[in-house]
Amino acid sequence: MMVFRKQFKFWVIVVALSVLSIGCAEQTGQTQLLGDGIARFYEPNVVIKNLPPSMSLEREPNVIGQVPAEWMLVPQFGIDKSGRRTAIMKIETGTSLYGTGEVSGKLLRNGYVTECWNTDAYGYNGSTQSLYQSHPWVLAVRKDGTAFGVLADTTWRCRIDLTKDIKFSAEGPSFPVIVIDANSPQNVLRKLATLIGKISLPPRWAIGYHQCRYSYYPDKRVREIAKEFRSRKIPCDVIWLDIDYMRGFRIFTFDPNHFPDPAGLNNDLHKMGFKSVWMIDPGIKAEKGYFVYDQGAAGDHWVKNADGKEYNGEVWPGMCAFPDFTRPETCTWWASLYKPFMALGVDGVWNDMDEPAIFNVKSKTMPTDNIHRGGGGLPQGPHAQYHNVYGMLMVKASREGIMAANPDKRPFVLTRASFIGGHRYAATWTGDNVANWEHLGYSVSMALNLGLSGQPFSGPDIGGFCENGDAKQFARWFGVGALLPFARGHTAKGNRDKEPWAFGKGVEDTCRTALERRYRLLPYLYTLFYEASVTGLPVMRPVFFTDPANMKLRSEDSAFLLGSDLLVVPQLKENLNQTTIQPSGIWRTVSLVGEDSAKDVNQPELKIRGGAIIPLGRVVQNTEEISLNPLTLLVCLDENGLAQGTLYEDAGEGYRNRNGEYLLTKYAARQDGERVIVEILSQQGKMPRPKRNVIVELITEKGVIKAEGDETKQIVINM
Ligand code: NBV
Repeated sequence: MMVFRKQFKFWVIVVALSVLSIGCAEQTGQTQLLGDGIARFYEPNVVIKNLPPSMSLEREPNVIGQVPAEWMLVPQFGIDKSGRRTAIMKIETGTSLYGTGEVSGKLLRNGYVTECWNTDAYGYNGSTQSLYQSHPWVLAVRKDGTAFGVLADTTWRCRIDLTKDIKFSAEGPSFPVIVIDANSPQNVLRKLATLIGKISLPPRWAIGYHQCRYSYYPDKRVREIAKEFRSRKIPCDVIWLDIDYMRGFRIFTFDPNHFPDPAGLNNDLHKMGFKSVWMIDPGIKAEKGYFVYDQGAAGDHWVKNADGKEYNGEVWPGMCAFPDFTRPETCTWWASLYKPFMALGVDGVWNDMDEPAIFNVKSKTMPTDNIHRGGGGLPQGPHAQYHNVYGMLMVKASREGIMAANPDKRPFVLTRASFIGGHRYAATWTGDNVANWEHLGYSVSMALNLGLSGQPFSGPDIGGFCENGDAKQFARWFGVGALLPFARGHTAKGNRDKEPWAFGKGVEDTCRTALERRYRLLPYLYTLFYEASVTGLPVMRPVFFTDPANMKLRSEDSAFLLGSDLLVVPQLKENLNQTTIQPSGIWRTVSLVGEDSAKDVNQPELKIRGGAIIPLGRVVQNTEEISLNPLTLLVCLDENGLAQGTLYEDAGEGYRNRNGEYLLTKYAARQDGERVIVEILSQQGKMPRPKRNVIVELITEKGVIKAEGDETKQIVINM
């Protein structure tokens, strides 16, 4: 009833405001109201129906009417000296800016300039303006904690200048600007997700730890790595196969000497409880007789030069042709390549170099006047128009192929290049970072800003891709990296080994503890991924989400939140001189596997929010072993003696959850005199509840008080 009344009120306001708004269109150009607090603006003389379809939006939204005259957030369109179209949104003093996608440097983006142009940015630094992905999107938090977001809905090269106001300047034709207005940054993100979509729930194994290097080679080495994890009892779910498994870097082939039996290798990995992710790049060796090239040429699938001939550019295999992913026929063909590949027992796919990166040219990519032919609603256009979405279109097609090959499994794709909305198809990592302290810091701010730009599933190469780093830095990096949404260790060819044990016993113990913490937290993390798939809120959140009106929290970018209930406070500075601004209210330190973060600088302090219940599992070696018997509930009461928390469970794979085979349990705790009672508050889903015990750990000022009991009964703790 409440919902109906609220919606009714909304529609009445919408209709009334649309009537009132007649007349404001001349001033601001053409406007469209797309939802509650969501508006789209166009330049005055643009013929909307002639614009290319939006690549960021999941689908074309319904237009409710025009934007009301009272709407304050109106972009000013213009043109700058270099002929770029501009859109400026003025900001009030005290407005903090975030988002802009994959950006290095600080979390707070005021003062930064970002150039949206997907670039192979090997060894980037804090002032590199173009990284691998483009998100022409800014989240603005006003002084009072209310917020708005602005999206320049263009795929063309686009500068986001935040030195004064919010200024977009883009090449190409006029572009629409979408503005979202809400009472909190969280609600801006929820509304953004109604437009650009949410992630689909990943397979549970993808939330475990991933071990990678460029490259584990030959297959014997892959088996050795897998065995080391198990014999050393270091939790791990996935081993990655980088480019050297291929025959001369030809995608969808295997080096006959070093990887003669990929199916056998995958089988062995599976037997040890591992999954495997294998790399596929977009560059296809232009060589007659190579089946992928022959098929692509026969199907006319290549991106063309300006003169209409097959474009070739140099990448790993030598001169290569590139699929034109704007063509539906090309995507179907590309998808079909995955069927035999996945049949070898491949679990996930890593699409790299998809900016696309090209060697030995100044631009590092293909000529901007190359031609993409489009189709299925996409117009033909130059590479300048499609460059920023090349990677996104590629992973979309890859994902479709993987899903067709394994219809009963959830796909997992990792991409280096992407565009706003790309989270619908793939997770991401922050590219070729460097083993230094600065980059250890970016690990947090980069994943946070990606989350604030719609991509909740990201993380850095733990330990750094370029250069060796050292034991001290590696240990520190591992402690925090193990707590990020995507947790994968990786390093470049020629570097020293960087597996958890590679720096000796002390660091190995640190890594084991860090991963044991992650694995205990998996039920909570999986619940957060589920929430992200429903609401669009990020898994990893900035501390200012606890109180968006508190200006002091706005630039905190070493500490972060997982969900809303767990605060992670790492020490990211070598000399330990980093201070963090922590949120107010009750936050109590917890220990998950006996670690003492006060004494061990490598393990970030973990603090549970007063009022929260966090579900934990046992330490397991991989997600297949997950059993929530017993289930642990960390309980921390608020000032009123109350707490609540949620646990989402399902098979961790497949789609039976979509038919209701899941369990969403809300737990509640309340203090009643000297007792605290913990019980199930509500449940949803038809997965049978396993008969299990719950260990409650009540985190109090004075210490932890434990009790255990049947989950379906009240559990009483005597204080
Ligand atoms: O495939 C090799 C690497 C990969 O390991 C890395 O993660 C990517 O970002 N790849 C780039 C190509 C070459 C890097 C020098």
